[in-house]
Amino acid sequence: MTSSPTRQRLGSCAWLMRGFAVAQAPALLAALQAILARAPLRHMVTPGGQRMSVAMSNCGALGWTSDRGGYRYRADDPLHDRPWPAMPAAFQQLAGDAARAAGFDGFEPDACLINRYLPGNRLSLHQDRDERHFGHPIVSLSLGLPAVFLFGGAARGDRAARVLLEHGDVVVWGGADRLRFHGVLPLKDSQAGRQDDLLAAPGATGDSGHELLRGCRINLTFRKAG
Ligand code: MD3
Ligand code: FE
Repeated sequence: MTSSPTRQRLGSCAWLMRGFAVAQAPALLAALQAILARAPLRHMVTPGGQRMSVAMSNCGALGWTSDRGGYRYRADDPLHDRPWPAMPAAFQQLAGDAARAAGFDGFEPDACLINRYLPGNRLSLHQDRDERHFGHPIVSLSLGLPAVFLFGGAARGDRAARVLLEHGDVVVWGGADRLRFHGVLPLKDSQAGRQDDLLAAPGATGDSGHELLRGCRINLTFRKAG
């Protein structure tokens, strides 16, 4: 893929590429559906005992998990103690292409966290620091309903910028931006203020098309965790 004309700089080492994966989305969603049949979405529990509102699963050699014992990457899905589904070639290709377009050559993720947001679901401000090394970038793909992403600073209290992430958008974060605090505001209801939905056919799934995305947002986050 050639350099995106809509590449937008979010930080010194963070790039938003609007619509970067729109064309590949149907193939990515077909692969995602097969993954979720084997490793279903589930609500993990934080070390403090809170049920996370965002439902999660993983593919790849390592999967991010949270439970009473803490946050960590595991080779096996704790639901059945079998390896997570393999990362599809189309996922690896997309992550590598996006990283390269943002200036990070040779990105080979071994972990893909799948986050599913329903209306009202949010991800509070945090840093991603469960990976072994912070020298690798992180690539994130947004699918389905739009969400407002919060892009904070190096300290939790730093003012956070708001960025709308829509279907097919890809963001790449590395270098100096790798440990910035970030989060996602509560997802808006897809029906809210949308007069045109009154005319939609029964079974309509919105402009992103796939039934997996009906009424939700799915974010795929690619990392080199091990
Ligand atoms: C900025 N997920 O899973 S992805 C997460 O939309 C997570 O589901 C959000 O934060 C989501 O940990 C945002 C974008 C993202 C991922 C890692 C980052 C942004 C980041 C690391 C540093 C700075
Ligand atoms: Fe994060």
